Amino acid sequence: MTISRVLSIAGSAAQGSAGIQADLKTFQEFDVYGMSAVTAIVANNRTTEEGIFTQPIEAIEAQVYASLEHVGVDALKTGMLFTEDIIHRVAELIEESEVPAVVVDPVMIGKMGSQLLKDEAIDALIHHIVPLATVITPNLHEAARMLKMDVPDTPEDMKWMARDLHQLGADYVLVKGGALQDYPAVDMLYDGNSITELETQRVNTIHTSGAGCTYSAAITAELAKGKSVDEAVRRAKSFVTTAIQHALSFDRGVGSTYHAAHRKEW
Ligand code: PXL
Repeated sequence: MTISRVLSIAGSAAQGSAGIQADLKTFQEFDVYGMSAVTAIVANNRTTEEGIFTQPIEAIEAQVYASLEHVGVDALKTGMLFTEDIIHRVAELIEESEVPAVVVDPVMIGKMGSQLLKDEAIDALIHHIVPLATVITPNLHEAARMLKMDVPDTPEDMKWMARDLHQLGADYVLVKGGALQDYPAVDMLYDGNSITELETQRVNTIHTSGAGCTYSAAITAELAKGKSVDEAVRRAKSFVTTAIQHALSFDRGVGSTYHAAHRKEW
């Protein structure tokens, strides 16, 4: 049988809710063949860099080549890229790979405040990775930092942010409004011509670790199957909403989105 093949180039989140772990769980739920290239290992979720173990550039490129050469890749996503050096090499690898669908989740800060992209690496992300993207998926904080402005407070602001971000060179921009507490969970998808608003009811939970990773991984899986960006984003939004509605809480801290939630009757 044939199966769509997807690669995540991202960080490993040891506690299992985000990063590569969330991506692979999501890929499995979408019945695509998941592969990974680990850029850094995140062993805790504190604000410091303590517990973050950056992988050598050679290790990252060897992992990417393993996927490309032994299996083949129909779509890939990037998550935590952490340093300028990693960004430069990953950008070259993506270009060289000619993978037709590239989802860029511009991961910057984790749900518990851990810094997943160094401050000095933001410009490299904007100039080298974003222009390679089929779709970028910033949350409000990431969108604001990329545009060097304050975090917006209405869905209307999100629309012009999506238009401004489109100038950076991605085919599509998806600005996610999860952080806009007083509104429904509204996301704006801009294709260079028109804005599509995607709205779901806000889920009242703090246990949303991995939601962004899961959302972008789901988009990647659907693009690998040949869906349009519009259709991929709609399906992914529905999947992540269910995963947040039935989020898992553990002993401490922010709990996890539940990837298998869509399979169950609630
Ligand atoms: O949710 C953002 C994220 C992405 N990637 C890794 C993470 C986190 C959050 O903790 O650890 C590796």
